[in-house]
Amino acid sequence: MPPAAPRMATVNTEEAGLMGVLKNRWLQWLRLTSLLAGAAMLLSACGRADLSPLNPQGEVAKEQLNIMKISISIMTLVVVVVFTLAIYVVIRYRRRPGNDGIPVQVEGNHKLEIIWTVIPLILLVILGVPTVQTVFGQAKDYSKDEDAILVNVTAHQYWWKFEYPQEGIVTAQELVVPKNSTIVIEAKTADVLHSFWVPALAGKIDTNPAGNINRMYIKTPDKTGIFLGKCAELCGPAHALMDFKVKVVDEESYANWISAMKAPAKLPEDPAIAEVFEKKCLSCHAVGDKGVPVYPDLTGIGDRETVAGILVNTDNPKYKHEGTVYDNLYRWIKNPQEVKPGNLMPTVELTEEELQGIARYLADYKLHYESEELRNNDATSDKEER
Ligand code: HEC
Ligand SMILES: [Cu+2]
Repeated sequence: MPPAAPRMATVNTEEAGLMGVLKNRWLQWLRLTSLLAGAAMLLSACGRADLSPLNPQGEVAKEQLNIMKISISIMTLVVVVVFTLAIYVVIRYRRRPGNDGIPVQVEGNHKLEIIWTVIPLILLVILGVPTVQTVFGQAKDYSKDEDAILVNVTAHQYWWKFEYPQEGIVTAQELVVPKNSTIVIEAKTADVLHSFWVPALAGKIDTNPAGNINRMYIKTPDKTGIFLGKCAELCGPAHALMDFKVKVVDEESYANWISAMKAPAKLPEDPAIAEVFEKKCLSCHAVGDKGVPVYPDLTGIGDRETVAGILVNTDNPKYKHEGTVYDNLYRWIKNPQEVKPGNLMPTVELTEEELQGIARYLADYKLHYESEELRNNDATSDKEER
């Protein structure tokens, strides 16, 4: 049995310490909230312009961030007020020595009940009106708008087909669009569920099987840039590699691109390579007006940012999935399954010479559509960040 006296002393210290502990907690909590608020601000400032919804580009993404801001602010306000009241009540109305009475009972108090019903109602209206407005606003159908650019998006395991019905052209993996414009996306799938998502430009839209077509629009920003797109719906083993790009260019480059895409196909100069390419590749692929457009259209692939959406073309490769456009093409054609497990391109039997010849030809298949302004922009800040 421990002696009685020290025990009493302990109780007293605990009593006195409670205030101290609460005060400390309060301070800790305050520090934590300011830290979180700081982190939130920092994160939103750091969001990558090519990737993050917190650094939105273009009108649609900006409107969406505004809704996020309103809901987070209201949530924060509610949390701060409720926690402050709760902590205040715990401290102010805690049981004190000698106070054995029952506190004033407020059950059924109309005034209080009206107050705590009306406040949330007001908050819901503040949250609801702009949310409903934006959501319905963004459902607007621009497909009949003469100035809008229509793009039919078809998701495939594991690549994206972009069709421009107004121009009669098709491309893959890289959606080229002019700045300051409205793009109408009509999205469907060729196989399973996928989801089209360009975080910095707009929300996502699912592509559903059974012929269903979903529509959304994107307002491109008033500057050029390359934005990352993702499949946002688990669709198979290479789902995480099902990336694409949205390339926003100036008017001049866009017009050049359209006419270059419509130009007749350019085939390998070496007749032996051309023959192999036509026989072994154009049975699935198309270039210009040649071939079968079942799988990704390869017209101008030497100009694109990536091969197969995931091997990044760069002259200064740093990571495993980076390489020069030639190296990436070589690597892909040699063994597509190594890059994207489960994709539908088989390893085509080629001699080393044929493989190199085809990779060289495709790497040199450029459309040279970029205006001088765009090339200069590309050379500066933008590319460094990526
Ligand atoms: C049986 C059909 C088939 C054949 C034959 C075929 N491919 Fe493919 N190819 C595909 C499919 C499917 C993809 C898309 C893979 C993915 O990303 O999921 C593809 C993707 C590609 C890509 C990446 C396209 C892009 O948009 O980035 C290149 C390059 C390519 N193939 C080159 C070739 C070459 C060169 C040959 C001939 C040696 C060839 N393919 C033969 C089906 C085929
Ligand atoms: Cu997917």
